[in-house]
Amino acid sequence: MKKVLSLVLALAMVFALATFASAEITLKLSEVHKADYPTGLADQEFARLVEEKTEGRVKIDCHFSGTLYDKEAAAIEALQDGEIGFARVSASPVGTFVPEINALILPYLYKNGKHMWAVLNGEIGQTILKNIEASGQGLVGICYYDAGSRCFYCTKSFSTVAEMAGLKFRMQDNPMMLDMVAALGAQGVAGIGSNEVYNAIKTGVVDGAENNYPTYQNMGDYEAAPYYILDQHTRVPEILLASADAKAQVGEADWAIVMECAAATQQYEIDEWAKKEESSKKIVVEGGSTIVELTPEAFAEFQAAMAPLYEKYGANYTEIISQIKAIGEQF
Ligand code: BDP
Repeated sequence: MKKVLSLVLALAMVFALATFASAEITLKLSEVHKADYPTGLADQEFARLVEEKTEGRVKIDCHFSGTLYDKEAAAIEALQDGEIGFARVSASPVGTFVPEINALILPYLYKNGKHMWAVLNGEIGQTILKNIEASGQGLVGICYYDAGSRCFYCTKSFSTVAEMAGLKFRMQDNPMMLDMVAALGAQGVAGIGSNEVYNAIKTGVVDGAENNYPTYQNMGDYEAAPYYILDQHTRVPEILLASADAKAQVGEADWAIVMECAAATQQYEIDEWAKKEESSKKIVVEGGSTIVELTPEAFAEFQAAMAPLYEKYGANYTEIISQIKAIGEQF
């Protein structure tokens, strides 16, 4: 009798293990952009690949347009709490949770997009991506996506630092970004999701904001703030993040597949980004926006004004920053 019982028990365990191993997991992904934005397309490609390569064991359910969380900081907190599996966010709000990220998004750090990609996909960028998990914040860095360069836009035109005095700009949720606009003599306002910027400008809460052409166009902000000032102050990449809980749930073998799938979507996003940047620029110009070019002197003033940020936010990362600058010599 005892033998029969232990056989039944053993069989039950094997069955339970087999069921567990083949159990399907569905994880939510939060995205502030629409499904047809470059990152939205990459999210869907990521989800498609993961489902295919894990033979349906891991499914990703993408939620666009900020329907889950309209503020990226809230999406990051939801990852920490294990409420969602993934969030595609800008690197800016991640810097509040993992300060080392700020070393990658300081103003005027990169010469151009190629320089940024050499850093992000090189040793520095990849180490910092891994450090997101090592920081013990309950987050896992999966991959970077492109987001071009960011410029100010406003209801009024300006082409010098001095003319920014008294203006209010919606900034991303990261103290460094608020300090950046303060260093220019203007005021920054945080706590406004990118989907809420249009209304914030229309209702006079702010005079403008800052972003790349695609977000400026896609969110309709160009219709509220028609002056786009080409100061190109930052290159802030996008990051696909996961919750540490989700990683544990998926298990080692399938997690390796998840990482491979994400890596496979990076170039796809970069290509979609290049197309979108061109078309957005065309749409805003045709829609009546004025693109304000800076003189070399004015541009130098913008750069000089932001230098103190390197002392405040870069002091712990001077070695990394000088390596990044050295990589720039090739470009
Ligand atoms: C856009 C990013 C998006 C951010 C937004 C912002 O794609 O993830 O939410 O900027 O300014 O460029 O918050």
